Amino acid sequence: MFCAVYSLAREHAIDDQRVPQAQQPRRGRSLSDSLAPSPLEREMTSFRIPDLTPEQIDQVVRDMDEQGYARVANFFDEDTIAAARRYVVEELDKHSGEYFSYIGRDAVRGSLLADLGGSARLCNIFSRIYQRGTGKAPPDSGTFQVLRVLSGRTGLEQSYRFHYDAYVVTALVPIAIPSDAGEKRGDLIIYPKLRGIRSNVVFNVLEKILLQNPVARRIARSDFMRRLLKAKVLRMSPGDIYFFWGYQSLHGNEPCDASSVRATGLFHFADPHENSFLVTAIQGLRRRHERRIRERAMARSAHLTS
Ligand SMILES: O=C(O)CCC(=O)C(=O)O
Ligand SMILES: [Fe+2]
Repeated sequence: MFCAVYSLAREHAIDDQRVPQAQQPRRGRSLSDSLAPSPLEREMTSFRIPDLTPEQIDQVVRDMDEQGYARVANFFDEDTIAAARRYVVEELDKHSGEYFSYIGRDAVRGSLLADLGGSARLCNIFSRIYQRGTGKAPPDSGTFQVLRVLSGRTGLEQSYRFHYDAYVVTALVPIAIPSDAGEKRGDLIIYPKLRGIRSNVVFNVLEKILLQNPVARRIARSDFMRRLLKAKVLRMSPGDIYFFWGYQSLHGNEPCDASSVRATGLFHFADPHENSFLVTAIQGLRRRHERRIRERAMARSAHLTS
């Protein structure tokens, strides 16, 4: 096993402070974002997560640098993961058992995942990782979150979509990972720290276009490239949390079976091109693209069942 495994003392305190979410696209904050949480929302903050000691933050950053990712074992308790899984199953039903992703905190509003994305403790962990890893002061823009659920034929199409994230630090929270013998799990392939943090946003976008297309993706998944670029294969276990340098590390998941469900929560921190018009426009396109995928999947599934 490459990664260090930490047994965390569970200093469980209800994590009921909230932080702003990173906006995507950033065209000003919506009214709902600027409102304080209602008493009801406070009550719904139902999970408990441990804080990480300075030594644990150091270890996480060391693992991210040296091994490509860091795993913090048993970060969530079973009840938390079970509640997140129930939410995924309900939502999957609305999407006829096909692939969907929810982008941003508003999309998961009212769920435990929204609480997690708004958790001050998680945001603080991100800030400390960022500061330790980059030597820079962390931004105060909060975390940006995505829920990604692979299932059905459309889920299969989402494999090997290698990309760089728009944010410096990424945390991956496995919610449901196929675990039956012989089942494909959809492990995450990471090519650690292939690039630096670009100071020029245009260069960043050009680089993404060059790498994030079907031909480059086919090359990136080859055994040759895996060996050449020292790929790390991340086999995820629900309850654990995984951190990696998402902006700098090319990554994408292996396939999982159409009959399985693979659900992950992605939490991102620190966008180096935060105020760029170009990036905002591209993020808007991504949202539209994801919406179209969802609509197509549902139309296809309605056609098959009629
Ligand atoms: O679901 C995964 O394992 C990774 C997805 C990812 O990298 C992303 O959405 O940015
Ligand atoms: Fe990613």
